[in-house]
Amino acid sequence: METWITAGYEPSLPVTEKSNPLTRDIDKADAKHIVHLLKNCDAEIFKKEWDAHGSYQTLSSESVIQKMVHLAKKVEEILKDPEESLIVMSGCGTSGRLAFLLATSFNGLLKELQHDQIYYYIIAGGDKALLTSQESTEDSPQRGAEMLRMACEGKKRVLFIGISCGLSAPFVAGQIDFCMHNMNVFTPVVIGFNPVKMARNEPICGWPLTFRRVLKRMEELQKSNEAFIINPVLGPEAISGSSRLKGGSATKIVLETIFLAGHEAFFSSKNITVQHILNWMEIYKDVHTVTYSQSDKIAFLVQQVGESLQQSGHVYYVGWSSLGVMGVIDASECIPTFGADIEDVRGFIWKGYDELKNNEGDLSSVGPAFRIGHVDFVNDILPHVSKSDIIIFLFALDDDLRDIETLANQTKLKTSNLHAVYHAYPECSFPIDLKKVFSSVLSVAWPAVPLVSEGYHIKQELSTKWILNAISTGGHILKGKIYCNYMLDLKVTNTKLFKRAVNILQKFTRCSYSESLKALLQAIYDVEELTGAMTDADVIEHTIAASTRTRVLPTALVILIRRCSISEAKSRLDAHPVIREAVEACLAASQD
Ligand code: S6P
Repeated sequence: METWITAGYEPSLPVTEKSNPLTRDIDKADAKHIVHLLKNCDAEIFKKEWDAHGSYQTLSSESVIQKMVHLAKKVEEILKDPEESLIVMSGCGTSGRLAFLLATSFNGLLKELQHDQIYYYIIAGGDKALLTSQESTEDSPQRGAEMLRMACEGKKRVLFIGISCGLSAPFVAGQIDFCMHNMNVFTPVVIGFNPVKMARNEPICGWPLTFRRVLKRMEELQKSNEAFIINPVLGPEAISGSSRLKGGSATKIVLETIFLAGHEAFFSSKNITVQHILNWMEIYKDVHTVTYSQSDKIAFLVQQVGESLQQSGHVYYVGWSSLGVMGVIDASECIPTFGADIEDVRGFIWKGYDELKNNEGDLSSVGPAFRIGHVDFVNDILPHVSKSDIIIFLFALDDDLRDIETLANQTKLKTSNLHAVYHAYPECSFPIDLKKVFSSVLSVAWPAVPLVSEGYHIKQELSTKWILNAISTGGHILKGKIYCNYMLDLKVTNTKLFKRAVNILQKFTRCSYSESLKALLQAIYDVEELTGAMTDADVIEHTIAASTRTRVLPTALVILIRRCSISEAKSRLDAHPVIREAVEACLAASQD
């Protein structure tokens, strides 16, 4: 039995916030070992059971699969009557980005089949959040409900899918609650990866309910198949709480399987059965095997990216088709996950917003980081590329190879630190001249060019997601951003992250809750003595104040470990720019 399942293991934390025993020492691993650990963590997505008592549901549990069958039938019904119906997916951060990816790619498939588009996405913070971190909007149930109401005006039937990996985002709770007040139109669905009893139960500012209470009401409706909670347990994330990893992948797997089964039933009159859904799970498991069969090459890229980041270089993903979108998504996640600067890791897609098909259209006027087309890469980035920057092309051999070759040659004139991650098919050859342009190539081989009916690039997208997640996570680990398997320098920009920060302080200092809270507030408000107004402010106010500060959590940690003033903590951190080294030095000194 896995250690994390035992009753005494981090008992106050839900599974999605626990630390994974597999990756306890990932901060000290080399690139090869990092990839090995990530591979093992990702394999947990497909675990058939966690213990002999079946204490936790998994992705292959009968109850989970049955609900997926039900939902696929709902999708089929909506396809039959698309005019006044809608499937809306919504979430915050990565969950919202996946809602976007799935809605746009499945609408694209329907367009190819000349069928009305039925998918819609909502992301907390609007489309800006597709590219940058807008973590604070996650805390507003009212905003979530309002955005949903506006999106569904005039619709007679809506399948609403709220995605919150931790079953924690107030934004999503507000939407589910809104659905449950309008059951004549809505069928509410929640996707997350904790048991309901671990769903977040803290009071939400200015709102009478908690996420768990919303789910409890949903459980009643679930008995009559009027609502659905899909919440298999995937085990803790490789980097504690980083639900972009397994949570994001499993969200993609669950929803694609449901949508594809619904499409097959409608377009090809196939029966939707439990076996059908289980077959898809096996296909995704193969994607894991095929992808990680290239572990050595992934590790090579992790090493290169780590070296670039250590030298304050940049990482640029330049992608084609939806693989470019995977690059944009992975890049955007580095900001909240590793406290990275918006310029550190950037993604570019072929035709920019024309290809992104996002709700709000072209956002390039918002700022330089919102210029995401290849043209922008050529104009803004290429002229300034330095030796420490690394560029990774992402494509499949059924993309436009001439265009890839032109841009590759243009890039090669500026830097040789140019690499390719591509998907190969027996029907397509990779021109030798093109291959030669790259310093390294990582090729993932598939048995055939994917068909529209099988979701076109969905397997390649997941494979690319795993590769990029490994590259960005591994690169930041090598840069010293992670301590054990925790991101210590996290930005405390919403209530979930605030709670995580207090928990990390308690874990590493063994100080009480109130001592940890006090140190965190000192770091947030940058004061030696807290005023009454500061201690009385609610958590949302703390997170607003924290959003303008840097190194909040590390500063609080040093205050507690060294029992020192905030000014001493800051100068100790200044002496060690690498956070992991700073914390290690303080911990070592405290044991003297
Ligand atoms: C996690 C990522 C965050 C989450 C967001 C939503 O790696 O940095 O942006 O996606 O906080 O979380 P959840 O639990 O509601 O899906």
